[in-house]
Amino acid sequence: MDIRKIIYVLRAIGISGIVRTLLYGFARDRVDKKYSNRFSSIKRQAPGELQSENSIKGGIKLKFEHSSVNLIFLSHNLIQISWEPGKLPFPYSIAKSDWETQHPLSISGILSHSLIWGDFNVTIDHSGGICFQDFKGNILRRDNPPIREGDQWSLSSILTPEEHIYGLGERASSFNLRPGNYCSWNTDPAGSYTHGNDPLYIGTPIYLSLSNAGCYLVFFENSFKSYFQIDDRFNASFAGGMLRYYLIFGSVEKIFKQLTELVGRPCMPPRWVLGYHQSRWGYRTESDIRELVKGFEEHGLPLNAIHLDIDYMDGFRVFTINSSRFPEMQKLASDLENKGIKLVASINPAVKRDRKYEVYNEGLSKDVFCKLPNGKILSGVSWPGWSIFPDFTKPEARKWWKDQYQLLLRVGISGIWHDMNEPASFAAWGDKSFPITTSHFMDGQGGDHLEAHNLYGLLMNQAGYESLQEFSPNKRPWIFSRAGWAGLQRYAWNWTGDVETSWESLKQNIPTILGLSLSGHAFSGVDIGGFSGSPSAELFLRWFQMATFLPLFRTHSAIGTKPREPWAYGEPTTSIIRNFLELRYELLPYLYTLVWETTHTGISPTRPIFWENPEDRDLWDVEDEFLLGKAILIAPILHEKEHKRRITLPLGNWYSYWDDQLYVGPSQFELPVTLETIPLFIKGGSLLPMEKDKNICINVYPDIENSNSNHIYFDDGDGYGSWRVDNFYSSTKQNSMEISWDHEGEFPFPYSFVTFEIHGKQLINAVVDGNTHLTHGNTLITPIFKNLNLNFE
Ligand code: MIG
Repeated sequence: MDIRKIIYVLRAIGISGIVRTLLYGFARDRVDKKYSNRFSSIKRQAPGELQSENSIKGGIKLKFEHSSVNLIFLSHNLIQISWEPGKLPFPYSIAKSDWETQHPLSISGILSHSLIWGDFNVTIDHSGGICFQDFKGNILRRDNPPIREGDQWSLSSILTPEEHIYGLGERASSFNLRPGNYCSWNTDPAGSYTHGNDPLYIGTPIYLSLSNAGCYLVFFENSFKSYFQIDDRFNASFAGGMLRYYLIFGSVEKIFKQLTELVGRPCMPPRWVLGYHQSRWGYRTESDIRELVKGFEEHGLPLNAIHLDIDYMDGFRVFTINSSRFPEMQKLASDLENKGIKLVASINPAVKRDRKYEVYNEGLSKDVFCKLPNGKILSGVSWPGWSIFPDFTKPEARKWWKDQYQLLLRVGISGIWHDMNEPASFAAWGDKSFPITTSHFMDGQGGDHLEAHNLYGLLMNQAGYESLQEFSPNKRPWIFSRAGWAGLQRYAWNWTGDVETSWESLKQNIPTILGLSLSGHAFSGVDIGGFSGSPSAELFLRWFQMATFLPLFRTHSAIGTKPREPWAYGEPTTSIIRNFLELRYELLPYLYTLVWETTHTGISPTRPIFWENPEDRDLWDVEDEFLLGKAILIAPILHEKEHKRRITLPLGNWYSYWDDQLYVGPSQFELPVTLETIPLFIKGGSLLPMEKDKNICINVYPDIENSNSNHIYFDDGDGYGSWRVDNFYSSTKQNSMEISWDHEGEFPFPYSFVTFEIHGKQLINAVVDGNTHLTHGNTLITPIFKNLNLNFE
């Protein structure tokens, strides 16, 4: 531990807090020693010889000497594989289980058994090795016979030399995870982390593979502590449970639609969530908040949300409000609401041990807390001191926890921030979580912390989400969470936690966010400026410019850091930040549409640039650029005092956002860099909707000889009323473009006129529904139409 970390901890929890972390370390180790009886019979065992085969619904069951496997096709490109023995997972992360029965063709050979369905062929040999091929016979994946050792399963699959691996939840590593070693055990790195720290808060065991043969995705439905070793093989080992995994084949888009049909998709958030959020661990009182709002007003800067970190509570007691710091929370919330600013409140799972505290007493009487194997309640250490923790694997605990949010909703809190839900307990050494022998209810199945740990955050989010649905039924829930597992996106967004304030961490943000996206966690964001320290003006600015294009757009920092409001650094920083804030708000119609699309497809708005053309190997390692939907490619500046930047563009026509200069991909080139902007490219064929002063402008970026469709989604911004999707179908010929427009849904079109702005071509004239229309240079303003013809020079 370095000296800065020690000072940070001292400042944060004080001497008595440190003593508690020592005591907790001893207590945890004592408990685990006393109750642990794992590692008894250790014998490495392969499945042995195939003994029998039976067809089962959608697939086949093969019995080997020491184990058996069920292979079931759930759809034409989704296969579930379950090796037994081992405990069946409770389906916490599964959103869909009633799959239509598939009828694969099952063929017994002399040395192997094949299952053929959809476009895939699965061959299982007599010792349990499995090979997956496409219909052309290309090998997509090969699994060795899995090994059982005590309670643990391990599986190794052979990787081809060029194969790339992405995902595994939240990782502070290079975007391609190969080579590397990773652990799935949701962990609070406490204070800060940067490139190389592992594990982190969200260890979702989902990964995508790209190779010359195509791509596939794997989801291990096994929440036990696990290790992944990626070198010439992908080795996965799990501390318990059956070895159950799903494989999905197909194009990247199809893969993510299929994955999120299985583990679930996000729901539509309220629109304010896409605006700018200001946060700081250290805005402590009502007057701090009012001052902050005044600052935004005085500088003429937009703001949609202020976050209340743990200091709003009464002595860190969860579900309380400190009445001396916030004597009139309800009034504050409604004053802010009138200015379009929402309050978001932090919630931690730790419940202070305090006999005078209602939440504690009620929870005790309802028997909702985590216990040790001897039946005593587990105590850990967190912000409030000695604390006990709900067992979210118990339905009664989720129900009870769900009821608690009413206090916050009643005073006008609009969004919820879930922190410390790895779960974290302060400990002077060792694992900063619960003893692994902690017993959990696991919805009646019973289990220990090795199994429940990674699910803890997911289930806390489920309780929170259901609470907002039930007690705020006319609003759309919005929660964001630090920890989670497969399926988290059904309940909550996430952010990347306590990133260190450094250029290295700024750079790390992109692969981390993209890895989350490729694990199904569609909506994420970062602490702008980094959590732990005080960034230079330049670092803060570069961070801000990058984060403008992330779903969650929030500045946040640790206690004791220097002020980090958008104006804190003076000029020119403030003006440049203002430009990016304005750009973000102008892009809201586009962003809102993207988010709506994600609710239908599961595909994250933030995507790696290989998404454009997965066959182009030059794109596989690009981790300093990303896409925001189909239309925008962002190449942030990630190094100090950068004068030029290398750009990689995928196949297609790309227009520089700033000057409409056309670049044709695939290509690599250098661009000069200024402090004022970061390189942004708009894909040819895009109709990019932007809103300014309550007017909409559709920016037309012509493609070359191509047809495209673009959509814009509208609704009231919250609640469950009517909606509308405007569809624009365009086709471009050399010197002309035709756009037809129709719509679905009942929501009235929110503007009386639409401005069309043509980029990259010179407009000669425009014909709207058969009549020549007035144009001004490259601009035309029109009411709704059916057909538009644009003629270029
Ligand atoms: O142990 O609530 O990641 O955003 O400011 C630290 C205080 C607890 C960790 C979160 C951070 C938050 C901080 N929390």
